Amino acid sequence: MKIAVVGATGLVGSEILKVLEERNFPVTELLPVASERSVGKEVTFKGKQYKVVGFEDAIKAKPAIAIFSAGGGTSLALAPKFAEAGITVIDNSSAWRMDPTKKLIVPEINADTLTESDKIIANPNCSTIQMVLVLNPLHKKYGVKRVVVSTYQSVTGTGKAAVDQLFAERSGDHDAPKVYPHPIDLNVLPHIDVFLDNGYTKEEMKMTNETKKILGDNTVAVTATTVRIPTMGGHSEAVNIELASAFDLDEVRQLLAESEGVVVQDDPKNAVYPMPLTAHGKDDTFVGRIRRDESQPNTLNLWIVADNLRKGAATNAVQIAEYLAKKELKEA
Ligand code: A2P
Ligand code: 11C
Repeated sequence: MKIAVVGATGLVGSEILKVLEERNFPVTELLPVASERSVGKEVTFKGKQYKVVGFEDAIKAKPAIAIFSAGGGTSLALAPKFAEAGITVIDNSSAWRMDPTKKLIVPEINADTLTESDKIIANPNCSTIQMVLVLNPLHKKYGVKRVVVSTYQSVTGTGKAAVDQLFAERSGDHDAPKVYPHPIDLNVLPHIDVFLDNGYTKEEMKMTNETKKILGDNTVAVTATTVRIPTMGGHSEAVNIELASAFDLDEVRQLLAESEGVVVQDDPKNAVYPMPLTAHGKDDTFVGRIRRDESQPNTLNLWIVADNLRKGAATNAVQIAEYLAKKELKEA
């Protein structure tokens, strides 16, 4: 299958190339796309060098699928051009997620809703994906009434420039370009994406709105505080989940352990719990610190970690492509 990766020089784009390679996705021709300033540069895929092309050349080459990770503005401008040319777009940005005519897909949960006519498919936000993977089995079995989540998010979620800011500060170079409004090293910023009129950030509202859309249930209440911390390997989340019915803790552990894409790491006595360092580079979503909220009935506390560049972005997008190929919703 001919595949274009739009944003191939970025953090998520590079991870997409790695994941396509690792999972042995049947790529017959790769078209790496980036901004005009990168055209002619090279990226490596399966030990071969590929020249970055502009989006017009990529459309002319007629790939079957284009995986986009080049920011919301680029997706808004370019995804329709690819789609009009018959190319199925899998988009990592927030541009199309809440568009009622577009599907928001986490393959383990709702890939079966995809049809051949879906030409722009939205990949959810990284912090949403890892949370819904845990919420979905709980919702099916017990009903999720309300979720209170606080996140601890990696600088890799912002992109290369943010990683550069962290390491520049760490090396004592305080004049280096900044993407955050404050230092990030030795600091914590309760601020991800832009602030909205209701006092929440856009990242917080993504977690609320995308969760309802993916679970297909508007009654699931989600309130979020999203926080940037100076870490690299993945996003962490402290999640409080009020269920509609009674549960048994061992049964919850068992249910999550059997859920596709979820790995339970829950042996606190031996200091075993999910961490960004151990989730880094993995495709699974890790859950631990599973315990009863003793302050109110039918409520759980747990801790979720996943590599935001993998399951939170690249892996989820490649899994969507795999589903399209497997179900023959996209011909090579
Ligand atoms: P470039 O490297 O040419 O700037 P990150 O999130 O890690 O900063 O990466 C963003 C990715 O999106 C990069 O690959 C970047 O390319 C790409 N990109 C930015 N603007 C455009 C555009 N207008 N068209 C295509 N790709 C773009
Ligand atoms: C972050 N979650 O960690 C963001 C990155 O809507 O796709 C992804 C932004 C998005 O900053």
